[in-house]
Amino acid sequence: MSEKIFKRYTITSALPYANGPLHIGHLAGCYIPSDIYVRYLRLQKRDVAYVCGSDEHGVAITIKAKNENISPQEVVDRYHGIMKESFKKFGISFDHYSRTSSPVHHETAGQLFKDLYNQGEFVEKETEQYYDEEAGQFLADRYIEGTCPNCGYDQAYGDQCEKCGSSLSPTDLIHPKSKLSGNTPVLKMTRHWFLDLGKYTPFLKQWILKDHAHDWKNNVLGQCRSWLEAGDGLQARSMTRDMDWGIPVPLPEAKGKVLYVWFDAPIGYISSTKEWAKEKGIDWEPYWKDQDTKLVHFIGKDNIVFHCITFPAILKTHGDFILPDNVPANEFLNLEGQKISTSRNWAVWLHEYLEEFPGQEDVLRYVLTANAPETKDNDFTWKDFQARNNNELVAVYGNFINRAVVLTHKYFQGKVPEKSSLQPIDEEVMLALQSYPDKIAQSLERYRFREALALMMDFARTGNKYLADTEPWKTIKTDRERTGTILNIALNIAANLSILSAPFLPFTAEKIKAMLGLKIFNWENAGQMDLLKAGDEINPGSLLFQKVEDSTVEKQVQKLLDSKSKNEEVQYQTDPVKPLIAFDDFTKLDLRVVTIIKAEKVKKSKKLLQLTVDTGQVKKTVLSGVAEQFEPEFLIGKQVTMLINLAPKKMAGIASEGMILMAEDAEGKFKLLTPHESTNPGSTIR
Ligand code: B3M
Ligand code: ZN
Repeated sequence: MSEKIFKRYTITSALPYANGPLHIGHLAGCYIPSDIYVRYLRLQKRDVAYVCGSDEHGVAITIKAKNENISPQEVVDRYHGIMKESFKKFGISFDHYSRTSSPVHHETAGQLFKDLYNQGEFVEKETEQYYDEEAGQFLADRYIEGTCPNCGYDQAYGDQCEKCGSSLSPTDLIHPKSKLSGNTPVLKMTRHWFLDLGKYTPFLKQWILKDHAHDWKNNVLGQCRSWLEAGDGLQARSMTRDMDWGIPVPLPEAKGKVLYVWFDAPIGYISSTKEWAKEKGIDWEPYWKDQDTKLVHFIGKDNIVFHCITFPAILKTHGDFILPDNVPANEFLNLEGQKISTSRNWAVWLHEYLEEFPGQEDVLRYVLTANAPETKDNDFTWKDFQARNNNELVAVYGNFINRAVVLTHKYFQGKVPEKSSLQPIDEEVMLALQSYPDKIAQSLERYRFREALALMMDFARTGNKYLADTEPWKTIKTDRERTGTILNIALNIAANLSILSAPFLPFTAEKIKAMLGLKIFNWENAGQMDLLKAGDEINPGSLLFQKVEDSTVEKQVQKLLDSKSKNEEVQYQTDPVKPLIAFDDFTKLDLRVVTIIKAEKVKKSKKLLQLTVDTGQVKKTVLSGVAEQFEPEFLIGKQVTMLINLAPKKMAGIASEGMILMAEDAEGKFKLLTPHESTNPGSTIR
């Protein structure tokens, strides 16, 4: 195989925020792929450190604490335990699962900050930051929401737009709003430590866009390219925050400030490795510093900028560390056609699945891999779950293993029979299967997990077909020796299947291993047709997979719909009434009826439409975030309500000269505000 074999492997998967339980989106995004990869590496007898942990800092945690009226510490203590447990039960085989509140991590992250500080990497700047006067607090990251200047998404965070993935500063947001009070924040001076990312651009361009142009995934390269090649280049990013939850900035002049969560969290991988190595009594440093270590970060697409740009810039400039060899980020998994949403309870929760489908962890692992959002967003549906379980796991994989084991017990008292003279069909099947371990390995080494899984299933299908074609249940009536040969081969295919499926279906592979009493279990021996020898005893079979009934699927779909309608009831609350304003304030607004005379899509934005409106006197250009809801043609000719004296604002490179007013319903759908009968454009609204 062409891939280089490294001396050791440091494999990380994103540290989940300890602010809620895990759902299938988490598993599909980075935990199942990384676990498959690691299990494969271990079967190859490679030296691996597979580390993760809970991300316990940042605004994701403090907002949750505020909403539930408990302390951030209580939030992270509760969810750290739940998450760790869910991972374990799904067989996510971390060597170490830490948490960023651990003393080792505080020490490690603080030290790294100090090192960079001493190297003069930070630019110390007093800048204006948004401040919520009512809450008496600066608004870092998710404390502030507004419209993304790049795509028009109206719930972009202060540090990132989850819709288009761009990394933002709070001051980039259009119509910023405090998450704490809902107020428009004010600007106030504060001192912070910035990393001048622009300085690292030449290096990052070379390293990502040239050196890794052929081995990184296209979705990852694409995002990196758009940042690195953006007109105004990478902006300096503050690595500190005005907050009281997090790792204190280790400088005497930085009282009351903490490290930015995205500065400390990736360092969590290092801290976790340190803890693991200490427990094992080995040195952690080679896992992060030796050039012969392969470092791979498994993440979801919303974390690409931090793992491909910021963290590598930090590692590189610090000087001691290796850089990731790859960052195989997945896209998003949707659920029954809709975005998974914790707040709307549109999710399949792992702790609930574990209760409702006991012993069927591998089924979910299988479905989430077969349907992984590897190259584009994908959809999980319960119907597909049922089909894959019933038609693939039960009908092919399970059926094959079951037949091989049951027939051996029935005809040969549970002893592997002799393999005698071979027929062409035997030679063919053995030849066909020989190449699979290598083919699967190649796919896995390239992070193509769906492809690898499909190959593994092909292998099972070939075994199943072999039994169907050779019909040992018929040959037994006339030719015991022939039947023995068939079952010897079938059992060896089964043994190989258990090795080849171990990365994907670890619980099932373990069951088969026990059933067959397999002693040899590694990739090197996979493909050999004498893993089981004549006379070896095998144990009775046990059920590997069971059929998923229609009623189960219906129940799950109903459960989703129920939680959705329950949510809508709760969420159907109108916005709170704003503070009183004077009549003079009102008269400052120049509200008019205008006629839309042109409407077109905005390149590079899914949300925005560019409208030309007739205001009676002049034509104006307005951008409106309704592209997902209205076809441009629908809007042409419509009369709508507009604020025409709003100061122009640039979005997606176009100046918007006002705002079309609309009503937003409980589902976030916009309704045009059209006069009850047509009127002359420019009519004043008072
Ligand atoms: N906690 C974001 C997330 O859960 C963040 C990942 C950190 S990885 C170092 O999506
Ligand atoms: Zn955006």
